[in-house]
Formats: sequence, C-alpha cells, structure tokens
Amino acid sequence: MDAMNITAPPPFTTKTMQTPARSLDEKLSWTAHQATAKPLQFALTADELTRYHEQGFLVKRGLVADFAETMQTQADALLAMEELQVDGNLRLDLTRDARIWKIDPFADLHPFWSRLTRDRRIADVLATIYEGREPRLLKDKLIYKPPHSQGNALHQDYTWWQGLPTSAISVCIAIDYTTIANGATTLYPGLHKNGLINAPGELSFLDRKVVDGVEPEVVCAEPGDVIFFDCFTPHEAGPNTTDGFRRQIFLSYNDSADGEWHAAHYDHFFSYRIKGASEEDKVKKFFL
Ligand SMILES: O=C(O)CCC(=O)C(=O)O
Repeated sequence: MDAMNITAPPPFTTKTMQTPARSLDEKLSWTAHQATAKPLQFALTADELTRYHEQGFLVKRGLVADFAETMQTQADALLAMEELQVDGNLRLDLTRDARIWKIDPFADLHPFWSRLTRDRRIADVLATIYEGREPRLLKDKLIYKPPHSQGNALHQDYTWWQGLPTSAISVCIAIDYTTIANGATTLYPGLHKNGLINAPGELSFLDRKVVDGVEPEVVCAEPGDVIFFDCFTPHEAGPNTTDGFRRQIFLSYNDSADGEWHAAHYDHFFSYRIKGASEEDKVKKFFL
C-alpha cells in the first residue's frame, strides 16, 4: 500500500468541537504537544458540551453499563478485604455503628479499578471539556452508603479542595440503582457559574438559601450511568432509608495543563482527617 494514500484522522481541534474556552488567556496560553494530539473516540457532541457548561453537569446514561456486574463483584470483594478493616485505617469512613460507608482512596486496591480510572469513555468526555487535553486523576472514592446510613448535605466539592485546580470535575459512576429512597445524587444547575459560594477558607456546607428557586435534578441512575459535574456545582444526596446498599464511585480529575495533584490532595486530606485527634489517637492512624 502506498503510504502517501493513508490519511491520518483529523486531530482534535477546538474549532471543530466549538468548545467554549473558560477564558481567553487560558486558551491562548496552552500549547498542545503533537505527540499527544489524537482524535477523541468518545467526545461529547457540541450540544452535550453546551449543556455541561450551562448546567455544570451532564448525565451520560449507560456509559459504562458493560462494567456494571464487574463493579458490583469488585465492590463486594473490597468490602470483604479483611486487611483493610483495621482500626485507624485512614482510607475508611465508617457509619456510627462501624460499617464501611466509604473507601477513599480505593482505585489502587485492584487493577480493575485502576483501569477504570483510565477508561477512554470517561477520559474522552473530560478531554472534550478540557479542549483536547488529557484529564489527570485527582481523587478516587467508593461510597457504599450501606442500608440506613447518612447522606451528604448540600455543598460544593471545591470548598474542601481550595488550592487545587479549579478545573476539577467529578465523575460519579452508579454501581447500584439509585433512587430517592436510597439517596440519589441531586445537583443544582447553573450555580457553578458563581464559583465558590462560601467565603474563601470557610469549610462548611451551603446554606439552603443559595438554591432557592433552582430546580434540582435528582439523578435516579441505573448501574453504569455516569454523571460528570463541575467542582463548583452544588449537590447533595439524601440518606439511604432502604435495606440495600447505594454504591457509587466518585472519580475526580483536573485538566492535565494544571499538573498532577493526586498525592498532594491525599497528603492534605489525611492531615485534615486527623486534625482534631489527640496525640495518642494520631499515632494509631495509618494508611493501608
Ligand atoms: O453520594 C453522593 O451521591 C454524593 C457524594 C458527595 O457529594 C461527595 O462525596 O462529595
């Protein structure tokens, strides 16, 4: 075959995707390296991208539905890992009656999860939002929300990520069916455009007044459905009032143009998790 006749796929360009830039400066100051320029296989459509920017979130139904069964089996396997369930392990968040509520981080505990964090269907959606640049994993957690356990009050993720890149986006993957009764994730559209709502440095949940008059989207998800949401999008999730689990994965990423933050985030996260503990208790905490 004549090599001259092989036409390379067109490189991803912001022009063909009609991607709105977050700011003119940012767009002009970033230069793609040719070696990483490749077409995105699973890019958002221009409509989806506009919706993401308008709402501050986007629901992609069934994006990783083919992994639903494996995610369920692997989540069960993590819960059964005895070596994790040691008093003082900073990965674990427990309910008041000492059941695992969340494992944070979790993706390094099995190659299946590590691989999921690099799935092109997820990465390409993020790269569309990042104008062709790759995402970098910033945080990874698996919320089990076991039967009759608490939810999350209204907040913006960035409240607890101040100092990290504002390009951060969370990717919520449903492992189980989520319903109002088991505490489905609920997001408030449009408010991400206000940036950080609390005063800088204030680490608290949001006053409900900020969502007055805003119609929430309660995402009742099926296993494998995925929600992408901005780090400034106010969201919450009710308690699980049912007898079953409501398991969801939350993978957070930043624009690779902003660098690598996973280790820095966890150094900070673990330090504030032990902040109030006595010296005696601090020495019992570890990361396994
Ligand atoms: O579990 C949910 O649906 C929401 C979790 C959440 O808001 C968080 O972990 O920041």
